Amino acid sequence: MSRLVVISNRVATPTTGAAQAGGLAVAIQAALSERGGIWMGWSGKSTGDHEPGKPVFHEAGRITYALTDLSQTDLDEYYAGFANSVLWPLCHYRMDLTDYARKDMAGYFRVNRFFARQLQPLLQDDDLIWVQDYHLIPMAAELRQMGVKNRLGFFLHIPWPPPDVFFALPVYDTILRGLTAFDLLGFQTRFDAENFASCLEREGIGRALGDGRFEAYGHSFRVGVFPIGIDTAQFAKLAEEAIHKVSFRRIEKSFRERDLIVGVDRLDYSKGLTHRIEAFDKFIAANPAYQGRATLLQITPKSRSEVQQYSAMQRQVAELAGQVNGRHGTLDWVPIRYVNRSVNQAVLAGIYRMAQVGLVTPLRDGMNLVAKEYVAAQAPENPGVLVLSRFAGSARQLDGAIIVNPYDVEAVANAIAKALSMPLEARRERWESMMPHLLENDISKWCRDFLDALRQEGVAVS
Ligand code: ADQ
Repeated sequence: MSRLVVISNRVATPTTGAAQAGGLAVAIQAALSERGGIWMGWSGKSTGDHEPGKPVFHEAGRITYALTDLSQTDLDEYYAGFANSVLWPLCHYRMDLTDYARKDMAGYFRVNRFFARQLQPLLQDDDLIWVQDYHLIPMAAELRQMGVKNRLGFFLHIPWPPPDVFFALPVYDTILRGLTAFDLLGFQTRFDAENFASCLEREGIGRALGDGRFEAYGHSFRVGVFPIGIDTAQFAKLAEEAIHKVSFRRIEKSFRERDLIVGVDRLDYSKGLTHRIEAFDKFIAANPAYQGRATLLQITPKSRSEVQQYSAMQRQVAELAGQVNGRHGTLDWVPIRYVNRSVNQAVLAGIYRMAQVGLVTPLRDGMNLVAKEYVAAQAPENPGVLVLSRFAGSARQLDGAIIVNPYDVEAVANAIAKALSMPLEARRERWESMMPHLLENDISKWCRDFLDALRQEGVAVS
């Protein structure tokens, strides 16, 4: 069996701790353990003004972790700059938030070349190489230039936009060329794959050869759809066990006799937090019966504070939540509990299970795993209701949710009311229509499907 080599911006090492490592980290570690292999990426550390040196290696069973530091300039240009101030907003259809600078673009390509140079000496002839996400698009082209002939796969965790949005990127051609240097490109949904194909076809860059194959820049490759899942069975178990824990009872007690609506998202403009708070505001105003009774628990750890748009948004969301609490709150009721921190997975699972409504309303999201976690955590005999944005990739699979347009805040307000008053039989019917799909299409299957497809690709000849 070929070894597996995974490259991602961040690496979940064994010291990350099982409780905090997400399903993706666990699935990748399982695939690496089975085949043996390497997981390479940024160490999370900055060398300041110094040039970064060789990677540091940690061995754990059959996995070698190769962690490399980056200089502060690298991080500013590659991570905060081109990846998170250009590619992230662009792929989430937010051309208005892109902040393009040639210096950052050059830093992005430089860091990718640096990663490729670190990786190349570690490779064996039949290794399968799997690159994760938008930070590392140029990796295949860099490795090919160094003479690497291995099979190279890429999975994009975020959406791919339609041509009119993507072509706003000044270096769109180089980015497309970079992607087409892989042998297999994986997207979350059919819509993302179609948008990508339209980008190739619109400018005559590439053409479809049928059966998911494309030809562009003299290279042929496959495009596939691999919707990411969660470790469904494990998450359901975690939720069931959580509610019996003493530490959890305290949280539960604080919500007793309240209707609980839960939102869990990184603090990111793609997650639709301000629209969601406005919808909750409207819901409370229009439904006096829920005044003093319904609480929105919004758990939102800060992220990417080094990027300007994120720090501005932190203020905006906190202010808005404060205004709603000021408007509707009473001496013994806070309508929105807004928590800016990460929560242990077991506690999170218990909170999902306790909440009558899971409110997942991104303006645009590759998949959104919170939606899947909420469904997996429900008690089969008394499940809650998921209210889900049609612009999350997961809406393609979770058809038992109440699907909403997050820009229509009144519709979201109505959906909250509908979810809270839904009879048990309807809730069960909805939940039962989703759970078997989640159990079957879990994170291990996602990993297996991608690697099977990559293995089936012939050894690249470019
Ligand atoms: P994210 O944008 O981070 O992921 P999401 O898919 O929802 O979005 O995953 C977030 C994960 O972080 C979930 O597992 C959730 O439980 C966890 N999390 C969020 N808030 C937390 C908190 N306060 N405490 C603890 N854990 C918390 C990107 C893409 C998505 C895509 C995933 C996977 O943007 O569209 O679904 O990758 O491909």
